[in-house]
Amino acid sequence: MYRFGGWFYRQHLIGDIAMGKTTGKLIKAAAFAAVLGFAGQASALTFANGGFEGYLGNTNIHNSEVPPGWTTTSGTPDTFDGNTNFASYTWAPSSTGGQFLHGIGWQPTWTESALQIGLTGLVVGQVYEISFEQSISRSIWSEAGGFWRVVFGTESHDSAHMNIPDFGVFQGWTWQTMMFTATSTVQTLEVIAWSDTDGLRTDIGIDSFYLGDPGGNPNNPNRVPEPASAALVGLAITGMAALRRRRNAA
Ligand SMILES: [Ca+2]
Repeated sequence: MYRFGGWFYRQHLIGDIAMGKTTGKLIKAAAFAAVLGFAGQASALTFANGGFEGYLGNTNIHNSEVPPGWTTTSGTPDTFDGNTNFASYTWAPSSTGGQFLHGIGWQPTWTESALQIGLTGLVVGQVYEISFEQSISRSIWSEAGGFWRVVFGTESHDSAHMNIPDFGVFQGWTWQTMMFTATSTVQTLEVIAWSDTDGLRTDIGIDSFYLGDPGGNPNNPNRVPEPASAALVGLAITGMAALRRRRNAA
């Protein structure tokens, strides 16, 4: 929500309060932070279709295509929905439902990924949350556990490892939350299916994908308030208490 400049200013402000300076600065700070917040909202991130919805071709088949907003340069990821039976394994819907992306991780010979190239509206130095739901299947061809490798700009994070389930046992969808710091105003996002064992195949799903302000994903049950916002609330309470003390003293 608040940009790097706001954070920097607040650190100085916290120092000022610690040194016992007056509440006038707090009022100026609140106005300054409000301006920063407003200015930050003016350049919106271009990320789209985190739900992997709307592919209008033959969904629910092997080797279909990525849904609108996404592209691929590696493999042929599929778009499934929650009731797809693929190679003797029936999926279930994620918490946000609809379609989802299915990828095969079988490095080094075969990996499947989906990308959003050249996302604009980023602020250098700002922290962004990436969160999503993941799941794993055991089709008749699956051989190993796996995870999603998420690359955003120059940073890469691996999701939690998923064990290969027993045949016919749906593993459920689990939430993953990661933080990335933008190093450029334009960055590419890529999600890559990755097997836990080179040469063995994994079949995994991803849905409910979010890229944006930390704590801003309404679907993520693990979301926590943005630390910067919490700090600002703390400052406001401190400021009001100081003001009250000053009034009482007068
Ligand atoms: Ca979906």
